[in-house]
Amino acid sequence: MRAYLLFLVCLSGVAVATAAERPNVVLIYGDDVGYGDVSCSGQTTLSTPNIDRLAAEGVRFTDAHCSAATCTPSRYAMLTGRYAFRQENSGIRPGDANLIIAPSTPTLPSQLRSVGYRTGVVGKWHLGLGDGPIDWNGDVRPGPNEIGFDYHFLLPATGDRVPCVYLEQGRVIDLDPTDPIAVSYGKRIGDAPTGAERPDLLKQRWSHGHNHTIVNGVSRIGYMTGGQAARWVDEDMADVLVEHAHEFLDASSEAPFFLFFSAHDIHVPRMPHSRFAGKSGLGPRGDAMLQLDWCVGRLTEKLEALGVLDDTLVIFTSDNGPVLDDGYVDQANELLGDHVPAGPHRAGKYSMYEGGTRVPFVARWPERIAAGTVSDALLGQIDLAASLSALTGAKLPVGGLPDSRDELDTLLGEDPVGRPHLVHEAKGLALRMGPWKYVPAGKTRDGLGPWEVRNLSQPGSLYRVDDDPGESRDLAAEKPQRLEAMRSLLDRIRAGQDGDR
Ligand code: NG6
Ligand code: CA
Repeated sequence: MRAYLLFLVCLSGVAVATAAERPNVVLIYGDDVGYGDVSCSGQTTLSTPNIDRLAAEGVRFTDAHCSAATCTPSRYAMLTGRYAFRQENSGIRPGDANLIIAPSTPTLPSQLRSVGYRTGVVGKWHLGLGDGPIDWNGDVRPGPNEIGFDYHFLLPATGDRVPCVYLEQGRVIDLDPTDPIAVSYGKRIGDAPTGAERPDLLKQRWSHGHNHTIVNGVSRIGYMTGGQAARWVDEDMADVLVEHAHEFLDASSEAPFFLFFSAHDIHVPRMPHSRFAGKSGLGPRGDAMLQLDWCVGRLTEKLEALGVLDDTLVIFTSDNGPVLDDGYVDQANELLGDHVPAGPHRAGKYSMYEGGTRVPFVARWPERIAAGTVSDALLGQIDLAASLSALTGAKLPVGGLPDSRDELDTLLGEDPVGRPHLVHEAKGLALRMGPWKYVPAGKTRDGLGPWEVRNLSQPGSLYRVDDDPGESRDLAAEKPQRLEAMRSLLDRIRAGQDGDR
C-alpha cells in the first residue's frame, strides 16, 4: 500500500513538474551585442521593444557576463559549463575546424535531454564539426546531435567564414550533388574571384581580413568552390533562422523543449533584410540590431500562439561584447552618433575590460520571476548549465559541468549577490570578485575597433566596477593585498583540475 501511494505521489509529482516547475527554455543568443545595444539598458538611440518587453515582464541583469570576449570560447563555456581555457583549440575557430566538444561530454542540452526535453539549436555554431577532414557533401558528424541536441539547423561557423551554406541534421541543405563543395583555409582553391582582387564586385567592402572567396557580393574568410544552389543569402538569414526555429517549436508539442536560438546578428557582415536597411539611422550595425529584436518578437509571438509563452523561460543575452569595425566597411563608426554600444563599460569584444563580457541578460518566466525586476547580482552564463539542471531536476554527472554552479536563485532574480567570483577570458584571464576587477599584466585591446592595445605592466590593474564602471581609476598601487588575493585565486582556478564549482 505504501509503495502504491508513493507511486501515485511520484506520478502526480511528474504531472505537476511538467506544468509549473519544468518550463520550456528558449535561449536567444545575440552575436556581438553590447550591454548598451538594447534600449532596456537605458539608452535612447536605438529601440529594441521586443527585448525590452522580456525585461519589463521579467528580470534584467546589470552585471551579467558571458565567459569570454569572443565567440568560440564563450559558447564552449556556456554549453559545457567548463571554462574554455581548460580546453585546447577553443579560440576563434576557422570554418573547417573540428568539433571541440567531445561527443558524450555532459552539456547544457544533454542535461535537459536527460530529463525528457526535446533540444534544438538554430543558427550560428562556431564550435567546429567532424573529427577529421570534413566532407561537406556527406554526413558532417560529429556535431550538435552528438553533444545533446536532437535537432540542428546551422551556420557551420560564422557569417563571414566559408562554407556559406546551412547544415540541417548533418547535411548541407539544397546541395546539388553535381556541384560539390570544397573548402580551404590554406591555399586558394578554384578560380572564383576574391575580394582582394575584385573589390568592384562587392556589395560591402572589406576593411581588414575577409578578402577571400566572394559569396553573395561579400568576400569571406577562406576559400570555397561549388555548392552554388546551397549558398545562403545574407539578407534572408534572419528570416530563414526564424522559420526553422518556428518549425522546431511546432514539432515540440509533446515534450518540454529547449531551443538555443543562436542568431547571426549583429556579427559581420551586417547585411540585414531590406525591411530593416536604413531604419536605425546608425547604419547596418544598428539595422541588424533592429532585425535581431524583430527575431525576438517573432519567437515570443510564436510561443504565445502555441499557448506556451508563460510556461517558457525565455532568455536573451549575447556571446561577447560589442565591436564597431570588425572587418567590413559598414559605417559602424561613422554613423554611431551618441550611441554607446558597451553602455558605461570600457572597451568591448576581444578585451579584458568589462565591455568584453558584460552583456545584456534578460529572463522572462512569469511563473517564478517577478515582472520588472532589475538585478545587480554577478551572473555568469557559465552557470546556466548547472542552474537549468537544478531547475529541471537533471542530475549533475560526476566531473561534468565542472565550472558551472547552481545559481538558479540568482537567475530567477531572488539572490541579489550572485556568484562570488567569475573568470573573464580574452586571450589572458581577468577576474571579478564582487565589485572588484583584476586585469592581469600583459596586452589587451581597448576601444571598439579601431583599437588601442594596452600593455599593462606588473602587477596588473585593479578596479572597483560599482563605483567606477568605466574602469578608469587603477587601484593596484592603493590595494596591493586585494590585487594579490585575486591574482592567487585566479591561479588556483586556472590550476583547478576539478573546476570552480
Ligand atoms: C576575427 C575576424 C572578425 C570576426 C572574429 C570572430 C578578421 C580580421 N577578423 O578574426 O571579423 O569574425 O574573428 O568573431 O578576420 S566571433 O564573434 O565569432 O568571435
Ligand atoms: Ca561573437
